[in-house]
Amino acid sequence: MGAVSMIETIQVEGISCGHCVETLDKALKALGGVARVNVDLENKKVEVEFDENRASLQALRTAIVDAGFEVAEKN
Ligand SMILES: [Cu+2]
Repeated sequence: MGAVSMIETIQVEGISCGHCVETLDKALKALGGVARVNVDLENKKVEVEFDENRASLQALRTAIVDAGFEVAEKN
């Protein structure tokens, strides 16, 4: 089966500067199957494009929390 590309936007609390953006970017890209990460510092939103066969929204959320951030409840 080929890659199934998914795009999810996750609301993340605790992003305050460029270092946070970098940390998040690295943490998410360290997961297998993550193709693209776009952190919106101003709106505290993280857009992630990933292969549904290799990663999951739950895995993304866990990686964000493990990196020291908080995922908003509504996600
Ligand atoms: Cu920061």
